[in-house]
Amino acid sequence: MTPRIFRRALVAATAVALTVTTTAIAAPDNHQPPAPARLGALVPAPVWSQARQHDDFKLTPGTKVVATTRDASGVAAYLATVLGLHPGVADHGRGNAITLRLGHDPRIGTEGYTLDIRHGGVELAANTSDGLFEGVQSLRQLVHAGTLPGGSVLDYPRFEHRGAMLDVARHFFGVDDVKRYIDEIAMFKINYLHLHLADDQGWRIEIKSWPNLTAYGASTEVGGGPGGYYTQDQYKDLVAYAESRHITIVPEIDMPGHTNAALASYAELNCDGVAPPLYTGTSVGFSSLCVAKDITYRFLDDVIRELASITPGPYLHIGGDEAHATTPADYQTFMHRMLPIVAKYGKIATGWHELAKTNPDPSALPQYWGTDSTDTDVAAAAARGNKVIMSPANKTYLDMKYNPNTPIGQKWAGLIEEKDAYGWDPGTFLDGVPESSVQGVEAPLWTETIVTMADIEYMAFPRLPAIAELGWSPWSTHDYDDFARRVAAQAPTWDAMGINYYRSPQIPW
Ligand code: TNX
Repeated sequence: MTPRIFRRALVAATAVALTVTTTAIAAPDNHQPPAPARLGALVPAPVWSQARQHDDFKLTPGTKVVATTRDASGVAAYLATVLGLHPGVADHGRGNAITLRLGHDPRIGTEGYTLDIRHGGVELAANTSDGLFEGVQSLRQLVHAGTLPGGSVLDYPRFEHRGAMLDVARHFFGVDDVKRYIDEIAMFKINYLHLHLADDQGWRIEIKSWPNLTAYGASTEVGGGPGGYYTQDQYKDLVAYAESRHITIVPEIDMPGHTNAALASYAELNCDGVAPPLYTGTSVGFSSLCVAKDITYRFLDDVIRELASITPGPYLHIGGDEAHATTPADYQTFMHRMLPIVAKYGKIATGWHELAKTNPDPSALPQYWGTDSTDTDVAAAAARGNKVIMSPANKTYLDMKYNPNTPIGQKWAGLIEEKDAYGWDPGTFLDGVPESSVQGVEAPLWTETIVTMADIEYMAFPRLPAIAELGWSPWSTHDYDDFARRVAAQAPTWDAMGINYYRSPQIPW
């Protein structure tokens, strides 16, 4: 399932690790400082770890990956692929083996894991295959020069929701690009990928009952390029691929604003019955669905029904941001008709934080994208029981420039260097939204100025790992210098994978 080029890159990453050993052994007099204790190089930082010297495990071509139960065999096969080893199922691994075990450890919840690396063998245990998968990401980061460093790790996430968002509407990105991004974010224990599937510049998901959305509404993008869309089969393939990386897709159809592509595709959705032209610029806040027309809700019922039927995850994102062309009263009317449609198709609504103004059911998840530490509507929603996703734009927006010379990106929310992305606490950022009201974090990547996969990688790395760490690691581990050292330790893997990361001067590469 992994695209061939990427599989080659993963094998290359392992090969590089092996080459590094040989060099280190062959040239003991080089003036490189000794490698740091590799057990301390994990990103995100684990809850607890303890190194044991002289207990390293050497990977050899004969090392087996053993799943002790069938439920663990999927993750075992994945680990075997990324490390180039042989998978198998057995009661227990003996000798030269990495053994994956499912159990009932009350300390680690549904996504945590324990890892025990000894000279005689490695054991990874979790309560669910999600936990095993996250443990495997740690194992991948720990392999260095064909060796796993002796020691133990106990680990589990601070927040349930650790997300990334990709805007495929402003510029379209095909299935292979999205799969590559899924593989990249999975390395940092991200468990949700939010896809921004519709905006003024393009509609990117096939809706069979409204075919002009894609036949016409997908035919361009920012700057006038060809655009594109996912057929429902392609979307299902993406969902399945994400699932194989233990990532849940959260699809977004932005409404009632950010809807020019839909309004251009169907004249009857406009209050005046006249379809506007397609739009390839980068302004926001000029379009609105017609709140007073019944057809608007027949349309959205169809869209939500079709999207829900191909989305196994619990959430549908209904946007709701920057509805400057919708009156406040219409916004209320609109959301009060929309939210029940989402519920009718068995999904939980998430939306940008403007949604909080509409007093949504406490199950709804507003996503905070402001830059201030105060938002009374979001605080009131939290007081009513809504959980909040934290995406403050001045910290988590991966489309913001790093510095004034960054060739792509925007700066309306400020410049975001690595220290800025890392330097905030999701549990205290927003007044009246205590840690217990925070469902997690998300790093959005808007793509007005982002055109290629290399652009995506340049903006996401190394900031996405910073947001991933804020979502996973206990606040007690928070320490920029330590984080920066651990990020630097990832660079050889990123080089081997061909990731086009930004060489931040704030990281000791
Ligand atoms: C604001 S953040 C937007 C997007 C833009 C982004 C660019 C939000 C919910 N809306 O429409 O793409 O700024 O940074």
